[in-house]
Amino acid sequence: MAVDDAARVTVLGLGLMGKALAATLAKAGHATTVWNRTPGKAADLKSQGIAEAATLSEAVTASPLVVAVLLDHASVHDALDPVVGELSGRTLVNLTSTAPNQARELAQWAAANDIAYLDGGIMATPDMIGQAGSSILYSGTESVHAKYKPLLELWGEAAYFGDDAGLASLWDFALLSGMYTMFAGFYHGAAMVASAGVSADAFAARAVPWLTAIAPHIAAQAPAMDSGDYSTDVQHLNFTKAAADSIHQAGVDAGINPVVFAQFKALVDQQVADGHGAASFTRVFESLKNSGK
Ligand code: FVH
Repeated sequence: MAVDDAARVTVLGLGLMGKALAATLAKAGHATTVWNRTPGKAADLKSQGIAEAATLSEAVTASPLVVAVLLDHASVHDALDPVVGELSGRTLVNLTSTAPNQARELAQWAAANDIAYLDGGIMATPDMIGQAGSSILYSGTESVHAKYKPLLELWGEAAYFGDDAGLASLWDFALLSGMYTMFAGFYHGAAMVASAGVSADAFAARAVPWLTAIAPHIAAQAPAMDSGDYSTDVQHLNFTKAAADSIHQAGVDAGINPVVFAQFKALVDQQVADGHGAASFTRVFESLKNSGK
């Protein structure tokens, strides 16, 4: 019996993420074909009913929907340029992490070759795929998102950000920027207390509840950032500068590399030097927008 076209999916790339995405599709009953540049990575998937294509060309032509989960932008072109003829007339969902302009370039490449294109940014680790808390951000051709939404939701929330193919990546990288700089702050604090013999484990036991309790203040700051009204009765920049100077000095006195906190301190210093000492410390946002101009 022929398998319904909508049920056929090909996944290109069998890294940890590609395997997790393919396994989730197969578990939901999709006829799933996989391909990987280096053969031999599909052994555990075959027992789940997943077909391994012998060639990339065979993989692409097996399904109307092709999902790419490769390393980076260059690897997408490396893999797909040679089979662009076979991809023509099909749909490509690219979940490879790329910068926004790289996603836009791929969307233009796809359009020029009659390939319907949707770009995605995965906000999950492989073990989270299909679980609560997993989400994938999409942008590009809206009709592709609408058509395949039930399939995309097998992996997690399938949020759509607009027809500019670079938007999903922009949101993805903006969120990752927040994550990495939070981690950097944790490392800075851990280095401070490590100078007094405190383990990272012990610091984490205090840092996690503290950061969790303070996280809602992110949303509380957003209205000022959106309106540009930074007037405040509390936590003005003069106060924050005194605190930031002391925290920076404490790090220096502890003999640690002050580079992480020094960046925040520099933003505060600039705002005060520019005459905004009475404004909310949230005003450092203005030093980041438009290259701080
Ligand atoms: N893993 C994660 O937690 C993160 C979560 C957020 C999103 N990322 C992005 O997802 C893409 C794939 O990630 P991955 O974890 O599966 O990555 P790897 O395990 O390193 O597998 C990479 C696959 O890409 C293939 N590949 C690399 N270069 C080429 C190329 N030039 N041509 C064809 N394929 C290529 C590689 O094949 P091989 O080395 O086994 O032959 C793997 O299949 C990624 O963008 C993350 O940023 C995951």
